[in-house]
Amino acid sequence: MDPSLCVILDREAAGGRSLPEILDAVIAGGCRLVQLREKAWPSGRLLPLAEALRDRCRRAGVTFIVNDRVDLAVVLDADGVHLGQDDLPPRAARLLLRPGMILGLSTHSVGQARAAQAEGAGYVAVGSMFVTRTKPDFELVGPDLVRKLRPEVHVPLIGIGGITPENVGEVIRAGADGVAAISAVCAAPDPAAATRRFLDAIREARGLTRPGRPL
Ligand code: 3NM
Repeated sequence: MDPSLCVILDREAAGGRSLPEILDAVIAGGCRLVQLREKAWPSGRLLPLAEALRDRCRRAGVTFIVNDRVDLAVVLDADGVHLGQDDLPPRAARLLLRPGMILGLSTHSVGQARAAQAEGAGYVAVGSMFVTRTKPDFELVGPDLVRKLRPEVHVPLIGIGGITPENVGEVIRAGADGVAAISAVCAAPDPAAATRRFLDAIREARGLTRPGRPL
């Protein structure tokens, strides 16, 4: 599994375009890891859309993660679930998840990232790297937190928050194995081209450091 670029599909960022359409574009652009993030719709309304996205990911061999909704992740037989600090704690989520499902955790400090690793996170997301309009209550920690965590976090570290093809190199050079992005892909006029620009910039930044570590 390739953690280089996690495109987070978020209806609110998509400007009226359908998420399956954006997903097709990011897969065409080379993305191998996708997360569905839906903050407004109740589960019953979300389910058919989530199934359509899961089916497309399966056909393409792309890893499919569901944000927040452990129940939906299980029902969909998704590859994993992504949880924030205010969601179900990892121990509780594990009671529901199938064995082998990836548990990704959002963190904003050294302590939270250490705890995430100790609790068996499959990857640790760290944010916010930069100022973002997508998450109004973001905590700006910057690539410095990735740099601090790198020596002690042995699962993939994924930077998130305000990341674009222009600034992604800073996050990779700080030691991140990959990054997650919402608006820079979902709100881009051409999501496939945005995905390619991200992957090119990540490869270029790694050329100066080391290859990413697989999930
Ligand atoms: N989590 P964009 S920042 C969902 O800091 C999310 O944990 C963050 O959206 C964190 O790529 C963020 O548009 C928003 O900035 C990411």
